[in-house]
This record gives sequence, structure tokens and C-alpha cells, in this order.
Amino acid sequence: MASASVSAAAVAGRKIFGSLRPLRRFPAGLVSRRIWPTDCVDGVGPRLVPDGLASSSSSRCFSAWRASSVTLKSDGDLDVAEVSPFPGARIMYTEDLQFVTETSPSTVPCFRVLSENGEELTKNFSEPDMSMAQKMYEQMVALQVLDSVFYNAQRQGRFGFYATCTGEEALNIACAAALRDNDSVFPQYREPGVLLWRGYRLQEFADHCIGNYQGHGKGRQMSIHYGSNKLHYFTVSSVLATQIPHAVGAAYSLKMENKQRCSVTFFGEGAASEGDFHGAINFAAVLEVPILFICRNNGWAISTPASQQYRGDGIAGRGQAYGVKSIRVDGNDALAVFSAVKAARQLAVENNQPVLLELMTYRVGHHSTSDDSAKYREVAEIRYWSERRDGVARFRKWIESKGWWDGTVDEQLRKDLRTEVIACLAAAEAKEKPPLSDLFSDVYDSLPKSLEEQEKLVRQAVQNCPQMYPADIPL
Ligand SMILES: Cc1ncc(C[n+]2csc(CCOP(=O)(O)OP(=O)(O)O)c2C)c(N)n1
Ligand SMILES: [Mg+2]
Repeated sequence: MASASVSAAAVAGRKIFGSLRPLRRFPAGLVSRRIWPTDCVDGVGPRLVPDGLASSSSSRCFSAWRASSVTLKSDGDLDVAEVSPFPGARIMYTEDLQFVTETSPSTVPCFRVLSENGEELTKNFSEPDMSMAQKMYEQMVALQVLDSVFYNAQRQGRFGFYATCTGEEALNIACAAALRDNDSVFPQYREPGVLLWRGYRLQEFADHCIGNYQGHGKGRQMSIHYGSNKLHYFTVSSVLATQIPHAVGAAYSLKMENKQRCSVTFFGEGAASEGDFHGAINFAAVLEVPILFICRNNGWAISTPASQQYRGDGIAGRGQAYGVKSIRVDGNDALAVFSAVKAARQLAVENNQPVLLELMTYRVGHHSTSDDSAKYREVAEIRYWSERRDGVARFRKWIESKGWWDGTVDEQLRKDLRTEVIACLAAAEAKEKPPLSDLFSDVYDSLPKSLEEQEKLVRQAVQNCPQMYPADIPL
């Protein structure tokens, strides 16, 4: 079969360009149907390259034609007029003036494993073992408790800003559990569960949000803008979608260094409307890099509903347009998310290929502490998602049905966690704030003149108006 299609491509080239060059032969299976258009333009004729070479020189190599798209006439001759010679194209000609419809007949289906009652609907999924499943559930609960205590603390004015991941806890933890702990994560801001899973301590969350000298951001970042070099978790930036191209760059370097790891970026369906998403996913496809694009489609981007975000088939529907494998998953079904992310990771790492995952979920909480979502959506809608479709409750029903969890310990677990989180917050508040000089450190190796001058000016201002300066910040 391989040699038949090779000769078909070769003949097609001769017919179009009229020049002949002996074909390089590769063992069957090694022959790629990629053709370098630069050769074609020179009139030299198509050159066949082995798959390995084709992908390593992907910046110059286009999938110009597929031999399979060349039709063989009954007499064995080729009908090359039907094949377009445009560089980078894999298209046939038509004489029918027809527009491609804006929607496909069917939408991408949503993969799920569990019913709303936590019953298995299929056996075809990756099952976490008992200890992993228990850890997953405990961490989902920890995330709920963390959010509840921190949200209230922010409302009491103890720090400046907070955003919960309420409704998306199961998704957070299931993704983290399916990845390797050293995969590089480029988060949006609603994925603290990945950090928690990797061992970021409750005290570290508290130190960062309060902004004391031990906090990751040393008081220079917004609260919830966590980050950890040690845990391969890049610092959150609220400027939407900027993390997506960064993740592709990291994936490219992982590929070049053959690290057998992948890069993972999280973003909302709102962020997916940014140009950065489109540029990044196209780069990932063309450069053939190991990356997971994980979209949390939670239905809302602050007050903008998903229905005003796109007209196509959501985010998963964009995959084919970019030449990227994609899947839509029930994001409130932890087992479906765990299975899909695990499978996607394997594809990405083994084949150096990007995968797009659209996790369908719902943002149960307000967008952030600067928002009141009852102003723009029905309370009944929120209640429906929190009471009937909660991913944590669904997962709990499953582990209970396996005999891996006893509901009676649930209450105690929550109580203990609450006591711990409250104590961490109190400890964080008691710690010293970072000194003024920290405001200027950590960006440059040694302080440039311009920053030295700025530091001098700030110190003068503090001296002149000490009453304007917070008393608890060491000078
Ligand atoms: C470039 C940019 N534009 C606008 C904003 C303001 N903004 C912050 S969050 C947000 C909504 C993002 O929604 P989505 O990506 O769906 O994530 P979700 O909050 O739902 O998790 C917007 C518009 C921003 N931070 N950055
Ligand atoms: Mg959203």
C-alpha cells in the first residue's frame, strides 16, 4: 500500500512540474507523504522525507498533498487536475460553487463516566486506586474549606481580593491527579487545586494572600496569584490568556530537550476569545509540541455568558480547525476528567502533539470578591448547579459505592480542615510584612540605576509623610 501511494505522488509531481528526479526510497512505513513545496516551486519535483525528518524540520515542511487524495483512473493514470498545487494545502478542486456551512451536523459529544448519582455508566475509563481516590476526595473537600474560609476573611477586610473555584473543585483535583507532578502548569487563576495536589501547604496559601514576608509574592502580587518554582506552577497573571503562549514556548523547550514531560495550560472559555489563545494553539500545532490546552468552560466570564462568547461548537469544536486533537468532557465528573487528561497527556508526551480539552462545568461562586453574580444570572440556575450537579458530591457517591469512603467521617474532616485553615490565616497575619526594599528586588540580578532612584524617592516620601505609610511594613 505504501509503495503504491508513493508512486502515485511521484507521478502527480511529474505531471504537474514536468521534471523528473529519482525518488528516494525509504522502507515501507517510514515514507512520509509530506512534500516540501520549496522543491516543487523550484520545479524539481516533490521530495519524500521520512516521518522523523519531517517533524524535526517542521518549520519548513508543509503537508502539501496527501498521495491518498490523488485519484487513480481506471486505466491506472492519475487525475491530477483534481489536486490543488497550492503550498501548504491539502485540497481537491471542485466546480460546484458551495459554501462550507458554519456548523457541522453534529456537535462534539461530552464524555462522561458517572451518572449524576455517581453510578458508573461505562467500564471504559482509568480508575484511580483506593488511596488515590481517597486523596482526591479529601483534597476536593480541602479546596472547598479553603475557599469558604478565605472568601469570608476577604469580606472581613483581612486581605484585598479573592476568587473561589466553587463548582470546579472536582475538575481542579482530577486534572492534577492525572498529570505528573513535574509537568509544567501555566494556570489562569481558578486552579489552586493543582497546587494543593502537588503539596503547596495551607500555610503557603495563607502567607501569600496576606502578603507577609514568607508569601510567594512578598506582598507584590494580588492575593490568589500563587506560584511555585518547586512545584512547576507558573505564577498566575490575571491578564487573560497571556499564560497560553508561554505554555507553548515551554512545551517547545520540553520537546527540544526530550524531557518526556508536557506543558499544561488552563484557561476559561472567556479567555479563549483572546487572540493569544488562537496564536498559541496554532503555534503548538505547527511546532508539534507536547501540551494540553485545558479549557474550563464554566458558562460565564464575569457577567458575559458563554452564549455570547462564540457561535461555533464551543472550544472543543475549534480543535480541528487548528489541526489539534480535541475532546469535550463533563467537568463535574472527576472520573471522566481524570481519564481524559491521563489519555491526553499520554498522546502529548508520546507523540509530541498538542491536545485540546474542553471541560464543561459551572462557576457556582461569584466571579470574585469584586462581583455579585445575582445581578446578572438567576439564583435558581446557581442553585441547580450547586445542589444537583456538584462534582464533589458525585465523586463522593462513587467512592462510597466502592466502599472506599464512609460518609460519617466527612463532617469531622471538614471541621478539622476548617480549624487548620483558620489557624494558618491567623499565623499568616502575625508574620511580619516584607520590607520596603523587597519592592525592588527579584526582577533584576542587580538593581539597575532607575530602580535605585525610585527606591530613594519612595524612602524620601515615607520620611516626609510617615502617616501615609503602613506602620507594619519594615523600612
Ligand atoms: C486581557 C484581559 N481582559 C479583561 C480582563 C478582565 N477579566 C478578568 S477575569 C474575566 C473573565 C474571564 O472569564 P473566563 O476566562 O471564562 O474565566 P472564569 O473567570 O470564568 O474562570 C475578565 C473579562 C482581564 N483580566 N484581562
Ligand atoms: Mg468562564
